Amino acid sequence: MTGAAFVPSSTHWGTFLARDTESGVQVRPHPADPAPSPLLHNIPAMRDPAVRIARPAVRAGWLRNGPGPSDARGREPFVEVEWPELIELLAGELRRVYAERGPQGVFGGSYGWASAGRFHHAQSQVHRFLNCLGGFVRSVHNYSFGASAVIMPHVVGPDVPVTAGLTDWPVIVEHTELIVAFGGIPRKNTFVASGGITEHAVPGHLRALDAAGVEVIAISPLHEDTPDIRGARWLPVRPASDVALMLALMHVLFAEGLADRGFLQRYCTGADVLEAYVATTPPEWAEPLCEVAADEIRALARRMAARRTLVTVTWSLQRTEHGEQVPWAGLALAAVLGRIGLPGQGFGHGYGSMGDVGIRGAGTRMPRVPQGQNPVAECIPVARVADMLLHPGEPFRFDGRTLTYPDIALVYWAGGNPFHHHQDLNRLRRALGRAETVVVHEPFWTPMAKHADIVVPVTTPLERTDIGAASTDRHIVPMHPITAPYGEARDDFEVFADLARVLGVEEEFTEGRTAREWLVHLYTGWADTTRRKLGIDLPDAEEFFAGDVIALPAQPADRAFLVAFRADPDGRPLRTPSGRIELYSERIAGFGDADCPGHPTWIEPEEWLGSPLAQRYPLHLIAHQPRGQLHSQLDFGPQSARTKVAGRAAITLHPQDAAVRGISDGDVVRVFNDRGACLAGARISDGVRRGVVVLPTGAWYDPLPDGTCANGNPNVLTRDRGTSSLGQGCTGQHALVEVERYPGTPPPVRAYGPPEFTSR
Ligand SMILES: Nc1nc2c(c(=O)[nH]1)N[C@H]1C(S)=C(S)[C@@H](COP(=O)(O)OP(=O)(O)OC[C@H]3O[C@@H](n4cnc5c(=O)[nH]c(N)nc54)[C@H](O)[C@@H]3O)O[C@H]1N2
Ligand SMILES: Nc1nc2c(c(=O)[nH]1)N[C@H]1C(S)=C(S)[C@@H](COP(=O)(O)OP(=O)(O)OC[C@H]3O[C@@H](n4cnc5c(=O)[nH]c(N)nc54)[C@H](O)[C@@H]3O)O[C@H]1N2
Ligand SMILES: [Mo]
Repeated sequence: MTGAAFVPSSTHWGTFLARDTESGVQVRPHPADPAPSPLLHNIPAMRDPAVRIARPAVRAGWLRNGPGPSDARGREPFVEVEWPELIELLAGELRRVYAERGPQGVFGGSYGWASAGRFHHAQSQVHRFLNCLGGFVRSVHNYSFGASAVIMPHVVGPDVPVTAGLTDWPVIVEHTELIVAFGGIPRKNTFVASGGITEHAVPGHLRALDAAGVEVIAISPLHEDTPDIRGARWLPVRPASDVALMLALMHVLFAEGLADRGFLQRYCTGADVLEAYVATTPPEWAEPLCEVAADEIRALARRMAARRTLVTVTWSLQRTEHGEQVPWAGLALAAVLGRIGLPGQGFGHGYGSMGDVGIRGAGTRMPRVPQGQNPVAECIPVARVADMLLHPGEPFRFDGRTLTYPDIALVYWAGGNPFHHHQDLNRLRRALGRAETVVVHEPFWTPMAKHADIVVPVTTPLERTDIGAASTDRHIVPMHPITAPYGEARDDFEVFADLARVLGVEEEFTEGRTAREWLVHLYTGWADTTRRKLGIDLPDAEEFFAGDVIALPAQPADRAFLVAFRADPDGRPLRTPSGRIELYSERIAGFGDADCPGHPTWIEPEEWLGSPLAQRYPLHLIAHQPRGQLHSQLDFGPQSARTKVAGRAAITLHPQDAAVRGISDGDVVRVFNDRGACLAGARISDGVRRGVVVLPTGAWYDPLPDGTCANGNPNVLTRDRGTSSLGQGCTGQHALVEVERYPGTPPPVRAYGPPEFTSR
């Protein structure tokens, strides 16, 4: 395809134009994008031969000894095989496991972000395929907002989504006077959205906030979470203390007669319980916890009562111990102010977490691959994957129920990187060792691919035709193939279709369609519905796949959170037990889980600067999203490289914390706690609070023989524990650590290369 013209394609961080040339893939922003993502610079690295998987491969020990638990995963060489042999081996193993163990023995949770395309969407494909074989143990919710996804339905009802249904940005710009932003509004995160994003609108909305003179109090341990606008002020807070601060603010509102009792009476239940509780949480109580002066807390509460105020909470805050309490307390704070349901006021969740929060799409359903029916009831909350593998048959609590971990023989992963997303990676390694077989579809030799038994090389979005679409993007993108498939890589779909043929379920899986026929089918179905629904003209499939991005009419951006409920609480009650906002939940209290009581509660974390462990590990690590990439994707790309220090992930330390440890800017340091260690490159900045260090996620796990990650992956340090018995969400955002200068010559980073190969 060399010499071709620029054609559109899409990733989760944006729509772009690209073409293949003698010197590699060239990428340009799409003209429809007013604020293209800097992450586009990473895209050409999708062809980097050093990290691509060229041929199918099987772990030597698995090939020799057959399936079975093994600690050799991730440590043993691979044998490259031909496609027919791979298909035969894999089909044989699937046949064995389904016959001996049934679908309950197969974990197909396979979490991850993979491609933005709607058809070559790895999760949809693997789920559809496994459903054709009889189903699989699935995972529920996500790493992004697992705690919120479970608690918020109890508090505001299941039909008030956590992430959609929130107030549109333009309404905030028009109506809000003060945004009290717990977690700030991190700009770096707003370039990303699931399914892609053609018009990056948040930078423009932030400029509009500036022009409108909106005041933003960015409450965060990190200065960079403060938006770069005139009215913004940084309120540095001790990590993990936000609930204490929220409770103290509520205390002041009640104590000073600023609480909106009329609102609490009419729209909420449990305000009396909450009021009695926050009577015990005055600013003087919160001051030593959050290290914000009591007077400042009082002043902030008064200001919030006097202004048209929006309380927002980033998703990061609930990715911590007792994460459920954060959105619940934030919502309660907005309720005490009486502002919920007024335009530009009330509560928001995830502004600055994702580029599509507070953004309307075209209001049409986007095309998707049907995943079929999964008859298997067994499931796990997604972040309990290592627990599941390590504790088969044992009970665990989840959302008021006691469930049992299934006994998994085969783990099938396509489109995610657990060695990016999971916590306590040394434990994850042990957990994967318990499986009999681990199958991974990947374009790249990621650490997850290196921990597999059967490695299936697949194409990237640059190598195939697809449909880019997201419900919050009013564009639909014909994703053109930019290059030929790399090496012997094949599409996930083709591999599943081959396996389905051998396993006798071809008709169920493919429905008799080739990939091209599926694309035409999905597009045509979508276009027919959309033409009818929106009364617009759309090209036929042939024209669409040969053409450019199509813009659909935008919906009016006039939505505000819970407006209908406020206007008519009796006629439009919430679908909670009381029909109101539950500031006290009898249902949650009735579950009897001590780690998630019946009202928003301060529960001191086990791991934070206030706990005894801080004597040994005195630095609070924040492991947030990387600004140079999406998760672990293209960690070897040029934009990612710009964020690295000394060739590894950069850890930011406060100057005083660095000085007492003799650490200078650019040094290689060792970051450690009782769970593990990693090496990172030191960056010194007073943009972090003292006692806090920041090491973003994303660096490919690169274990030295003792398990130390040479490349700076913070998940060797984080704890593999659920948020609480209720949500069981990911708690990867925080950990206590110590940092020391690395003595001597640091070991090289070997993450971005193939594993060792051997012959059989
Ligand atoms: N400590 C800590 N950990 C965290 C977080 C945190 O805040 N702190 N955040 C969490 C969050 S919110 C998330 S969403 C997760 C993200 O975790 P993941 O979604 O697992 O991370 P990605 O790196 O996006 O993984 C996607 C993988 O899919 C592969 N891929 C791309 N295209 C294709 C394809 O077409 N087919 C196949 N088969 N594979 C493909 C990519 O190469 C990549 O390895 O991380 C979580 N982990
Ligand atoms: N560039 C880029 N953007 C992304 C992603 C990416 O990988 N790269 N991933 C996307 C995904 S899947 C998701 S789910 C979202 C995640 O969105 P979030 O989870 O909201 O994002 P994070 O960057 O993890 O954290 C946001 C900020 O919260 C602050 N914070 C951490 N702990 C505390 C605390 O205890 N108190 C307070 N007040 N603040 C705290 C940190 O300083 C951090 O910068 O991001 C999305 N956007
Ligand atoms: Mo996420």
